[in-house]
Amino acid sequence: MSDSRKPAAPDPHDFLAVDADLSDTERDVRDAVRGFASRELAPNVAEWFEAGTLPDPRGLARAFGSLGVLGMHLEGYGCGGSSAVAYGLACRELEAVDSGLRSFVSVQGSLAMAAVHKFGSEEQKQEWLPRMAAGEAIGCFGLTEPDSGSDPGSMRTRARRDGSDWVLDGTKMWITNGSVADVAVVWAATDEGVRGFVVPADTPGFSANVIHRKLSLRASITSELVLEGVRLPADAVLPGSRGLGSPLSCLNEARYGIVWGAAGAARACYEAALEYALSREQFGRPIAGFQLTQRKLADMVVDVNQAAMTALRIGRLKDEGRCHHNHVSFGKLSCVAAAQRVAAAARSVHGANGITLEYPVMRHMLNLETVATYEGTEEIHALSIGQSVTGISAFR
Ligand code: TGC
Ligand code: FAD
Repeated sequence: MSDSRKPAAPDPHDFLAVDADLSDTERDVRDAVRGFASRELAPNVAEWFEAGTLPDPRGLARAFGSLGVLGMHLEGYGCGGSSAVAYGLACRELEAVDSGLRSFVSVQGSLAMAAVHKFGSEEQKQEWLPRMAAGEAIGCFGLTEPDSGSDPGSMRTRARRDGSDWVLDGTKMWITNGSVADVAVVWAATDEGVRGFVVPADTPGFSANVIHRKLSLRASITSELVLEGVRLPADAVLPGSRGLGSPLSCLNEARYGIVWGAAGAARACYEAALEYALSREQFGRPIAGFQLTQRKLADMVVDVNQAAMTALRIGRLKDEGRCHHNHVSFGKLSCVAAAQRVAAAARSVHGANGITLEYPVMRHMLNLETVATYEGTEEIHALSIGQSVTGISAFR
């Protein structure tokens, strides 16, 4: 049956009406996180980025805990048990402010907590998850090493048995929240393959050093972890962890959050560029009126909305239990690349103002260099998709 009503013009802020497909509960989560982010985070983030740190990580953890976003997609143990889409929306709204803030939530909930939730004993879950969900304890996730990044199977950190104890030696590198963590989930090679260990930060032999002079993800703490003869009781191992697939399955959770987060960073850059282009005048008219600026805005709208649709599609697949890790690779590759294109174009629309911290665009652009690198580089996800469609691995 034909409908004679004229369709409404697209909303410049949600061109394909992607958010119209959200449920009421999902919209409530989006609005709650967006409200918190605009009140508590957005006014401060440029200052934190400039300072190159988070001045009060414990206060931030407690605030995220009260908001209910730490491990919000996990079931039980004080966690929210939300849908994947609701969790994704929270990541999107946080990363629209800054990738470092989404990272804080990803590392806590999708890496450290998810590892304990998936592979931990009942005692480990009871000990750590409720406190971590409340933001009373901070966790980190140590997989990468100085000589082992894209290829974590080459890790040198070793856990050996000594009687019933475990003894860990090695170095982990680029670990988000490492030097403020109360507990580190550390992945180590053992005679039984790669296994995960719960390492309280006050264990003798464990230390963490802040990595300084970063030009990206500055509103985030990144550290080196040093393990020198760290002696742990038998029950420190995550009993369900076995092989490289265990940490990689945690990465899927965090990568999923990045799919949404990148869509948020892209949206924020586009919104800033649109507002700036409409108000900035040159040659006697708003720069939004020039064809070359409109081309940039049109390309941004396409990228922003395609990223939003990709995130929602992958989220729906996840909630239906049909999300393969290569779907997540697709999302990580495509949404982060889209966000990088949008951020670069948005920066050019801002002219000289675009290189300052008065506007968010260059901060996002710099952050996205990290986002394209961690949780599997662009090349690693391209190779995962390549392997998926050809059946041939080109990693080695
Ligand atoms: P490969 O032989 O392919 O796989 C080993 C085993 O793992 C299984 N597997 C996966 N399982 C679950 N999820 C995935 N995504 C999986 N990918 C592979 C695989 O089936 C196999 O299982 P099994 O039973 O046959 O043994 O391993 P490989 O050594 O060839 O490496 C594959 C590769 C390159 C894809 C993988 O190592 C990789 O993803 N590299 C990238 C490393 C990475 O992403 N590191 C991230 C560190 S954490 C971080 O960056 C936090 S940033 C902070 C934030 O998120 O904000
Ligand atoms: P490399 O693996 O050395 O790669 C260098 C280049 O070579 C890349 O372009 C890569 O794509 C390319 N390359 C590698 N192998 C191939 C191949 N087979 N084919 C084609 N190209 C290839 N890790 C953690 O464990 N926990 C954390 O909390 C954490 N937080 C981080 C926070 C920040 C700010 C940053 C920057 C990183 C963080 N990481 C963390 C580390 C991150 O996961 C690694 O940086 C990432 O996996 C890449 O490893 P790498 O830096 O050693 O690069």
